[in-house]
Amino acid sequence: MKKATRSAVVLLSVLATVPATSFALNPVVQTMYTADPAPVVHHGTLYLFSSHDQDVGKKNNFNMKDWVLATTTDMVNWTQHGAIASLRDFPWAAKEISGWDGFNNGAWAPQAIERDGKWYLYAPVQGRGIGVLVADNPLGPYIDPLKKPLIAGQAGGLYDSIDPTVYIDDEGQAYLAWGNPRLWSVKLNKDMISYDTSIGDKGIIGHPMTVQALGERTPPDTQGTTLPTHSLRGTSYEEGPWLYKRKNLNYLFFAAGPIPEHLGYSTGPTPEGPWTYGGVVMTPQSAFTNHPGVVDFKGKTYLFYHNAALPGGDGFKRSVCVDELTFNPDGSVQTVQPTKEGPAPVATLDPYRRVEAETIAWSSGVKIEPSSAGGQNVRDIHDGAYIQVRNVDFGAIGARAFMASLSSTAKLKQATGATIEIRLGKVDGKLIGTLPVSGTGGQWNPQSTRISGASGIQDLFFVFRGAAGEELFKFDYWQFSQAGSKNRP
Ligand code: FUB
Repeated sequence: MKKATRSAVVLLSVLATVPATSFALNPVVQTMYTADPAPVVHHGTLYLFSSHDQDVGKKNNFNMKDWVLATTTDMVNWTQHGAIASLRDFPWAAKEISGWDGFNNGAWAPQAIERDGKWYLYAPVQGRGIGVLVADNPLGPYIDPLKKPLIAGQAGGLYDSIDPTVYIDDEGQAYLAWGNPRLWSVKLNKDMISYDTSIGDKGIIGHPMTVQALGERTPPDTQGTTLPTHSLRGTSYEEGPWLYKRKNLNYLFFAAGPIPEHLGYSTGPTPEGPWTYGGVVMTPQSAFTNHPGVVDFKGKTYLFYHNAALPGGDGFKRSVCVDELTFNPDGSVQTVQPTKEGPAPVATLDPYRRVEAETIAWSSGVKIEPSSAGGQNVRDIHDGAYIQVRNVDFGAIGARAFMASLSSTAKLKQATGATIEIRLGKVDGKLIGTLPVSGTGGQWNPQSTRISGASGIQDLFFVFRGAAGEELFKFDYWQFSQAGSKNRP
């Protein structure tokens, strides 16, 4: 959809802050704005790749420089890994085109997949094409093996080469589909960085974009686009395709128009169709775009999508959410009602192992940053900020001590006056311990306190206290020790 059109329809839907005592889990990440979810499951972990709306930038415009990753094993606590790739990983992204300025903007909707031990991240660089990055690890580092777009920019227009979805079928054939307003697809070669079909010859996903295939657009498109090869959109298909398979039936989920977008789906006998339109998966939400990502994990199917639900959110400051997706016996998809609660936990969290501080079910007032100790740490910790971790299994005997790796922001080496209150159930729930925070002279130091009254499965809250208005300290990881255990955390 055109930038100007998007700007005109921005929905400034700043929603109320979620009450501290609720069990809200949507949006999934609260430390930054995220969009265009791309979940993938590998070895018992759900990897959620997404695009990243910057906090600041051109007003009423997308401001997107990098792609970010969060992971979960329980569907309620998400470990944030920050930016795992950026426009700078594509040398050819330096080129400015139609106002999309070099390395500063254009990191739109990605999708990643693992094959034979390598990770492939397909990412559009708005206006300049779709690139592919390769890594040995989902967290990167990613490199661009081609040093040029995999799918050329402007294949048919400014928005044609966006929103790649990648899928490998049961026979090992990989497919890449993408596009707005047209839906394109190629068969990828086994190397995953080349394809065996010509986009020009094959064209629109091999089959015509009919209303029967992709749904009726209501009201019909009367504006189209001014770009030369574009015509009016004849169906509800807009962008954001997502390929998925369940019980021998292939699904194409997609963002559907007109704006504000809803989510729709079609089904077909192959990942290239021919498609038969199935219906609406989600009605329009609080952002003028939406973007589906569907994945099976631990016996359930989940729909990831985005809205504008974080404080300060709007159509260009979006947030990824997740809810369960349910199928009818005939394979049709039930319409998803977005929830604030999100899905139920599918596993517990072990507090007696090292847990990264950026493993979060819900947080208020904190951000993350790359840590000098490796990985990420929590920053921007001010008086009253908190982190919630859900479904923590303290066991029958319970915990006796708590350790946190902290770094004071000041050069102080003595007591800072700051504390971490450790509470259960809610932000002002039962106090099981208080950790007085000492100055660390800017180093990372483990600091401990005694705990009493923590047993069973609990929601855990770290509530930060200290001088008003000051950044108190940084938080890298934490661990409890069990009552009766000789191991000190
Ligand atoms: O995030 C930028 C663009 O907005 C995506 O590429 C589209 O799918 C829409 O979400």
